[in-house]
Amino acid sequence: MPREPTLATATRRTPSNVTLYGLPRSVYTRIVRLTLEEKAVPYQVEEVDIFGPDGVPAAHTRRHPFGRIPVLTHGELSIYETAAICRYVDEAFPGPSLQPPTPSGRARMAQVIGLLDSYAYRPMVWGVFVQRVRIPTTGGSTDESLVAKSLKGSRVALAALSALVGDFPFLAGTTLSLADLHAYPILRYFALTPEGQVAIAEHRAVAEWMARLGTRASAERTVTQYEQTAS
Ligand SMILES: N[C@@H](CCC(=O)N[C@@H](CS)C(=O)NCC(=O)O)C(=O)O
Repeated sequence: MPREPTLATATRRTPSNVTLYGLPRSVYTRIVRLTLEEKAVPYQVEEVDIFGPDGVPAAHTRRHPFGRIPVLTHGELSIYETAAICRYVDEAFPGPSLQPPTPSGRARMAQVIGLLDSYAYRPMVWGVFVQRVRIPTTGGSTDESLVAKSLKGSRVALAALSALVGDFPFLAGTTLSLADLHAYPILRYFALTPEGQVAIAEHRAVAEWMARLGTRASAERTVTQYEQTAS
């Protein structure tokens, strides 16, 4: 039997026609949740465990040909690929725009999102965080050579983000944008590791940006099990 969607926040009692298929602990699911929260869009999360012993559920493969999470549906519309989902949410719903008003600002935003997807997510999340935090909690042992290799890549990505943020409060300039929401869940997991903490502390602008993002209600409402354990 299909599972009933679970309401994402206890305060939201009215079923919404926006459903996010994913997992609360997933980085990319959280990116979309942050966007929905910032736009104050009512939504529900339907959990899809693509990492279970049976692999990706068949129903989910029909939603996402590559079997990844998340997928967002809005009425009859179904979208996969996080950057596309977030841009849709920003443009389809009222509320403050999460895209800079100028072409250069939007280019910067797209540059940061591309950088994160291509060069930060794998080393920071899978190479360092999963190896250092998640695997030990499930009884496995950390692959130290993968951590060391991934740390090098993570540091390059961190330095690039640091150069881009410069003296601005947000990654694409003076206001919050989709770039910040894309970056936060990735860097937050990286920061839960001793190596990540040290690396981030070396980039004052990034450390301050993280603290700024972490106090937003959207970050607090989407906090993951790993942050709760760490605090
Ligand atoms: N390009 C995809 C990436 C999504 C992605 O990699 N999601 C992770 C969970 S955070 C996943 O589904 N991983 C499963 C896998 O790597 O097989 C997007 O932007 O949505």
